[in-house]
Amino acid sequence: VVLTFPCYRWLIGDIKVEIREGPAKTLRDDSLPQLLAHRKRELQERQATYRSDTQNHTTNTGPIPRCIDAKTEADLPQDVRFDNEKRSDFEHSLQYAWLAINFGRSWSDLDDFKRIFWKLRSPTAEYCMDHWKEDRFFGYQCLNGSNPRMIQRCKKLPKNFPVEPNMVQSSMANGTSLDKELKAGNIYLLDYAIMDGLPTNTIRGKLQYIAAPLCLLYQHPDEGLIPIAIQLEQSPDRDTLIFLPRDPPLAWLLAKMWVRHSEFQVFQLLSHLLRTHLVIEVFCVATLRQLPAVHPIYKLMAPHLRYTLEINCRGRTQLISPEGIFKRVVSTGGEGLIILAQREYKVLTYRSLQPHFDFPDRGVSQLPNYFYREHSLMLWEAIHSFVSGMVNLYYQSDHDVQEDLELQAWIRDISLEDIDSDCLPSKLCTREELSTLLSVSIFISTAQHAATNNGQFDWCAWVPNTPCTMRQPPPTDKDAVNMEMIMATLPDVSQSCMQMAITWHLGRAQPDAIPLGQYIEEHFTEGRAKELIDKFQAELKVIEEHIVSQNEGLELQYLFLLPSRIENSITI
Ligand code: OYP
Repeated sequence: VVLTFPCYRWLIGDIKVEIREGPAKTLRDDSLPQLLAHRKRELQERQATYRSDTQNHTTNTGPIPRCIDAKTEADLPQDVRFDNEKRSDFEHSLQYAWLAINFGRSWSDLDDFKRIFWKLRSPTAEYCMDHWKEDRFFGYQCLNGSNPRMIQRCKKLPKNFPVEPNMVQSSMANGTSLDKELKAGNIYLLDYAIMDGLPTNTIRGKLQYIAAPLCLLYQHPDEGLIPIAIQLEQSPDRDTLIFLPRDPPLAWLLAKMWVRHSEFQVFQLLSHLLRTHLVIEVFCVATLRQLPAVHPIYKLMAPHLRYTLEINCRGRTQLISPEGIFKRVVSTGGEGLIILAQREYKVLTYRSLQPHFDFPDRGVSQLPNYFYREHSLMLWEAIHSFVSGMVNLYYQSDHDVQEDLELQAWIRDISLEDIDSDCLPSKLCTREELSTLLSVSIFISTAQHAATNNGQFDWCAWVPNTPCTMRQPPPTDKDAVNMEMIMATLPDVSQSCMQMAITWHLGRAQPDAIPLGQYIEEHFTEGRAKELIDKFQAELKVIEEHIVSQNEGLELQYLFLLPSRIENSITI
């Protein structure tokens, strides 16, 4: 067989050859019957190889995003497996982390956590260990921690959160009040209603506990964003406590820990797993099934989909499976995590995945020192302008988009997932629609994943700051809270060690990382496409320099969205 058309992926006997040189071509750029036949054959072969699992994504409680049909990563085709170096690093690093943790035995006050907090260090984790009790640090984490998408402006108190103005008066700046600040737009809310009534895990015969807190925050003119009231349940009655900063210190501390425990669940399962890993898997499967390797959108997307299928398969078998790590140490392990993910998937909107809508929709555009917001918007702009350039290069008009049958089959595969079917189109009509969708996918698989994944050791290594489970129910008497109760509530030694080991394993820099916008495999060979890549890289460099200089002299640096630290795809 002669490779006359080197841009195609050929089947020679059962040897597959993928040669990516040659110009990108949409279906209508190919007119020779032979070329069209090869395009078709490539897709038929891929559609036989990559299938969605149509059984598992829906249970009687609702759907989560459809995933690849593979029991374990071993069932995946070689083309999408980790290479040897990545596999061996992945399999050894957890073991390394585990050995580095110093198992303490005694467990009677918070300092005992330091005994296991030992070899695996990071400056932010240490900062966290020293400052985690401070209200300002609690507020900071709402903006620039692992889950920076939870906070929203509160214009009117929720009916189920009856905070009285006099309760919080002592937190207010001179001369103002809760009502004035609500009107002025300086009051914010964390609402974990989505956790309400979840089934809880039982670990080694012991029931774990979950709360669904509400937390009110105030943008104080001098102190910055601080929590001012916490309630640990959604349907209060006469006896329901509202915790305040002026309460006995340990009661207020424990109330904040309960919020942070909800934060662990929402962060890991919703912000991280669902809204990055699982959403991107849908794009992986659709791209592999519907676009031939010569297609410009395949060439554009492929580098942002590397290793995602394998890491997700590993996550499904080892992390969230019935005997997985969540079942062993996390309060939502077992049934709870599936129900939680299904609840979120039901309300997840396409709009909320787009930074330029997400911030105004949450009413957080004015919050100062919200580095995550500022960096996200810069990166979104750079990605969107790069993607639009590419789309306009290969589609001369909206009509070209409408007529690309391969692309239309691709979007049908994605929208089958009906992420908010009102907003996510099932047919692509314009170049702008296509550019936005591709930008969303690239933004999530790069920046958004980095923002949620890369800080997890920093924010979770100090277990009391973000506990993975709670072993006692929420307190019912503020004056009865003591250190013994706190220690009996927080994760035990083995749960804490597991939390540190896994968050280190996932959060550390990956040795084989390819940074955002670096295209190692040369998919595009045309000069104009390469120019667009160069321009994208130049814009990322400007963002890099801006972020570096902005961070100079900061007590706590925000570097998760530094372009050189963002991976080009979800590989961990
Ligand atoms: C896969 O060797 C992944 O046991 C992590 O999953 C860990 C393993 C396998 C186990 C490795 C082993 C990655 C994909 C994902 C994701 C998002 C959710 C991450 C949640 C991490 C929570 C860790 C805290 C546990 C206490």
